[in-house]
Amino acid sequence: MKKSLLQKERSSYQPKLPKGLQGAVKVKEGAPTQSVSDREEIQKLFPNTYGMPLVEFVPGNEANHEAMNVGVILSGGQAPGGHNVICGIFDEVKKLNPNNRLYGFLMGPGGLVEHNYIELTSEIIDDYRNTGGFDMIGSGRTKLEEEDQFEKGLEIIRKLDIQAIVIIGGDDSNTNACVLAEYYAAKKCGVQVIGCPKTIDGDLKNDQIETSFGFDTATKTYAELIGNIERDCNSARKYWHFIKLMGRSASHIALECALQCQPNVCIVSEEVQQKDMTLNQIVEQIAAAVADRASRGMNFGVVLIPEGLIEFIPSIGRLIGELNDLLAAHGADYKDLDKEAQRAYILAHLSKENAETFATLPEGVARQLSLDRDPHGNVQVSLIETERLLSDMVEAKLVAWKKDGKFDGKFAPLHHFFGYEGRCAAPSNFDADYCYALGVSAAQLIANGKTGYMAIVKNTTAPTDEWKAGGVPITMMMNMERRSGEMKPVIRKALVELDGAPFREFARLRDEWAKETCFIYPGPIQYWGPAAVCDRTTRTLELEQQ
Ligand code: FBP
Repeated sequence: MKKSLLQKERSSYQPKLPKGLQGAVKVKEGAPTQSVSDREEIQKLFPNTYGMPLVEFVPGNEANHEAMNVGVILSGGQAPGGHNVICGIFDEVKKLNPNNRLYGFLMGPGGLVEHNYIELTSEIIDDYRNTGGFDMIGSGRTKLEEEDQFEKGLEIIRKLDIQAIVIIGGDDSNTNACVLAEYYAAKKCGVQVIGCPKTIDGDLKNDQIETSFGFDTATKTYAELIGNIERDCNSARKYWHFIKLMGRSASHIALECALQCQPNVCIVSEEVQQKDMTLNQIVEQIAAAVADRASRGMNFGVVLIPEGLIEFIPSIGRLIGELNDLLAAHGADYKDLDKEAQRAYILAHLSKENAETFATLPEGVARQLSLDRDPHGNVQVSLIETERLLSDMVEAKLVAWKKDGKFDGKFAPLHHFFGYEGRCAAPSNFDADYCYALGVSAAQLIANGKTGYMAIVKNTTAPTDEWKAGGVPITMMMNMERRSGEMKPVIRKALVELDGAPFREFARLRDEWAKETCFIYPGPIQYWGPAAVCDRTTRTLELEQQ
């Protein structure tokens, strides 16, 4: 593989490990655990993997380990650091026993079912150390949930004599990892399944998981771009930039970027939902900021919009809920229709209130809401052009206000969507270290006979030496939720908490950001230099762990 100079230098970076993982490792077990809610139902569904204790790795004594083979899968959207998780698994399994082998299943969970794999050798691994992307083995969104998929997987697992599979994924993929672990445990197959918390969205976090990997690098990359736009904006002073940010339902990415860059406006979906705001109220909030700045000669600014916003506007959220069930229940009779007929079909089948909401949406947005869900039943929010929708509506509002004498300025909007730009960035020092430690933990969970666990690393705002690595039973993070028209056990998604420190900090400062120009230009991620710059975590993590 041809490498850039930066990549060459960066490949020799040795990720720092917590003390507990630096040498031989001993397991310290905690008390038995419970699921976050719906305990009886979850226990019934996971009789073999429910209630297991939390695990922490502490320094121990050298021991001999039988040879074993391990498989690894990257699942879902790319997130910086995925390769380092695999490097961490590889190095640790080889350290435990040089005869151990690591297989990578190709293009996501589908690789396990379709028996597409490669053996990961040190040559391959060394090419990908500290790099972004998931291209070492590719990723995919195939959902592992059917028995025949588990059985197909078992065939290749047996053929390659694999003892354990590591699934590196988000909340849905880790839920599937748990289902798979339970299935193999119930059948006494002797196959362990371990999960690993990945997603740039930052919504896979709870008391046990401080952050999902990739959030740090992705938000720093977006913050660099937003800072550059802010500086351009403050130089030319003639545009309003509407920037939509990835993150699916949760607004963690938008909030983190706001804390790093101090834009004039940042909408937080969770607040919109809590305050029961309408689309019109959101538009008025932005238009008011535009008008106020215009009255003081500032016809420019920056607005951040989380990509999941539309789902959180209560009336649209109710509509999406009904559409999800409708689209899950109706198959070919809907899919085979043309655009017009699909619209008519939806309008005819929705309840009166939701049909009215659907009819009022701009056609493009209504269409995007009625497209196929992803394999986990989620609306593909990254396809909805919320940034355009909002700026069009703000413009219309300003035209009306101009007539009433409430706005006397210029409004020239520009649109951006940052998502794919950050998902494969070269991991920051934080993500490089965190991911490597997660990989080493996953290997240790396997070596210690665990299944149905997710690898974790805590105390991540302290120096790396003091990080605490271990594992959490996946059932501990589960509750029952409605998915594609059915109640299912799933890992609870973490949305932005309005009483949490990051949002409170934002709420304390945002009025000033709207009025004045308080932009901050974070600049690019730094790999070499003062630790205060290179090893700094996200503002979200700093504020949450204070
Ligand atoms: P994961 O939840 O799988 O980590 O993916 C996150 C994400 O990047 C979201 O922010 C975004 O909405 C989605 O993936 C886009 O999906 P796709 O990669 O299929 O376009």
